[in-house]
Amino acid sequence: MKRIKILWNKICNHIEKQWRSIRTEHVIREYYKNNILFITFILTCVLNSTVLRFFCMHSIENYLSWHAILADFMIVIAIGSFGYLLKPKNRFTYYFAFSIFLSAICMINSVYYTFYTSFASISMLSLTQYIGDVGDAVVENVLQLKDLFYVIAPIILLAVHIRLKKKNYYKKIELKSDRRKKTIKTLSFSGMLLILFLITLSSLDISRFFKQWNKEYIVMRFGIYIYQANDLVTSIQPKINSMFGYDKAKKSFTEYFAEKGNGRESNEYTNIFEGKNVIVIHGESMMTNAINLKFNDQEVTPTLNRLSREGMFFSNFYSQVSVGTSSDSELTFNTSLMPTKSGTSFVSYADRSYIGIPSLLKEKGYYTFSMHANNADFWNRRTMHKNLGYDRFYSKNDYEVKKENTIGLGLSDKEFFKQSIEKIEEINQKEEKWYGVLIMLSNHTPFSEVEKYGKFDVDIKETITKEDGTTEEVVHPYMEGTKLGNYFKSLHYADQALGELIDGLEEKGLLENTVFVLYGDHDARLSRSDYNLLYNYDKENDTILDKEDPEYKEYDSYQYELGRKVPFIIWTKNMAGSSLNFENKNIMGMYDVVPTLGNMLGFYNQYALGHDIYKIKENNIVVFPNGNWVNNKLYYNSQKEAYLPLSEEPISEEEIASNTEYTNKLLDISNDIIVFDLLNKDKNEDIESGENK
Ligand code: GP9
Ligand code: MN
Repeated sequence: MKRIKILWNKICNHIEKQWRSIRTEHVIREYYKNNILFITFILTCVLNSTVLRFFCMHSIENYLSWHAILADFMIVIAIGSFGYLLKPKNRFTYYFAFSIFLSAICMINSVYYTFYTSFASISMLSLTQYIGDVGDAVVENVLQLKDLFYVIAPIILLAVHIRLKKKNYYKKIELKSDRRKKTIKTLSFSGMLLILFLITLSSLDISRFFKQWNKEYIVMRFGIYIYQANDLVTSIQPKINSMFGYDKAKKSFTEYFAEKGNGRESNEYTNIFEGKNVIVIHGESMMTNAINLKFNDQEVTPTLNRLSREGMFFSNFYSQVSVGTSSDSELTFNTSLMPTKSGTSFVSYADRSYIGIPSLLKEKGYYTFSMHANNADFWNRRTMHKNLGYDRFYSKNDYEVKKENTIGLGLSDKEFFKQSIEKIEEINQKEEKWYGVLIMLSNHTPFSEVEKYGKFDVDIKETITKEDGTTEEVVHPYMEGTKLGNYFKSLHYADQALGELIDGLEEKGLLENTVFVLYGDHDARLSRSDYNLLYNYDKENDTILDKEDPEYKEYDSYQYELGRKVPFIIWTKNMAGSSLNFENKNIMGMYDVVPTLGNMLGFYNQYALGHDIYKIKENNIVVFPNGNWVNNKLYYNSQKEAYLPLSEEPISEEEIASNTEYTNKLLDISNDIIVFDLLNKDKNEDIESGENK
């Protein structure tokens, strides 16, 4: 009896399944029959964007990224849903127009990618001066057969339309048509896809989406259509921001600089390096706290230690970056301006006028260049380096990048420096004097390719003598396996690369008449708990010391902020032991580089927001994009309206209020300069060219 019952249930289940599948099939068939044009539109548009990824990204998980495919479906279904508002016979025109438009997006990006290894940006349209340079080359060298693939979408749609028309299809479906209902249903389906898409986004996806500079990543995760829509908004936003408030901005700008009395004054460091060649190292994620740090008696950064020991070392130097990280650092180093309040100057405001160190040195007869073995469009450098005044930007395509020579984002620093030395040698032969910036890359978060950094242990090794006189080696893990520990390994590698660069330059005689400048671009963005372990390690128990322990050193949010210092070093071959060889402990920021280095090299930017540290000395203040500030006396947190005193000197409430006001004013002025393009001498007659007077 029981067996019969089981058999009966099985049969029932089977019949139910079959019936359901017949019904589903039927529903699908019905849906297909009534929506052929819409389905063709959706599938061809998604096919196009997938093919675009296939041509541009060479790994299957990138071009078949389900995230991007989902996003593409979501967008084209939303667009397609409005087609249902029209009568069936008119729908083709709507779908065809969008099909051409979306295919054009794919085609333009396909061409652009072949040429620039990046995706197109609408903001580039405003940079017409560069289009002339590349226009002919695009047609001659870049337009390839594969770029024509995308016309397949409108062609298929047209073919389907002709067939349907012949069969009198549109008239037939007109009878069953409830246009509004269909639109709402289809749009709701797209909305469901949107929810599914949103809940699967990671915080990295979201942050990269808003920063917009890592275009490849956005296309890989969001698809080309969302990328282009996002790009449109990011490109228009600066225009909208600058539409209102020009007069007010211009007035406060003029008043600010009139009051600042930014006259050129000389001091004992004026022109000390005039006419010398300059090499600037943009030290990716290099932090001051690693200088002179040792594990098992091995220095983490022997080269930085040497440079800081032999040169002029600014040990309380801060980077002033916002969301633009590396690019913000470059902006402030070069122009003495602060990052913008929204967007980034490199991406959102690349068409504004800037007074960069390279353009000032060009006026003094220098040949100026930058080198970075990453994609030239990262952080929009291709455009911005031109704008800052570099004669030549050597990027990834100028380097031989073999897979075995890569670390993290691209070519390893050791290989980058090796190949750069050859290029500098050639430049040195041709040019009378030159200024070059080398942007490092390997020491970049997440510091995970430990096997490529070479051996550097961040544990504690001890030799213990036992009671019986024998010895035993004990190893305490300490920083091993932590992100900060991996950072030290990565930094050790970068430091070795730096050492090899200096040796290589020396070998070629390129240090004879050269000033070597190094700055850390920003901190390594690591967690406070890792630093807590570094400074409070209880090796016996392999844990962090108890807060009650007399040895415990507080590492609170203030210590963390203060610990984000980056090195700034000016070094020449024979500086050791000279009057220029010392540590300057005054608080200093990236925006002080233009006035300080400018005074030494003999250039001047009257619109610099920072100060020559040898003029302002201990009275300097460093402001941060979030409104915090630090001077020799205290660190002020503007969000919490709280501070940490840094000296014994008493500080009055008025002093704090006036410094906070200064900070806000400076951030406003800086933002206005960029947003309203106040340094553009064509728009502002009173701005003098070069300002190198
Ligand atoms: C990219 C590199 C890193 O080319 O400079 O940029 P970051 O992530 O540090 O801003
Ligand atoms: Mn960086």
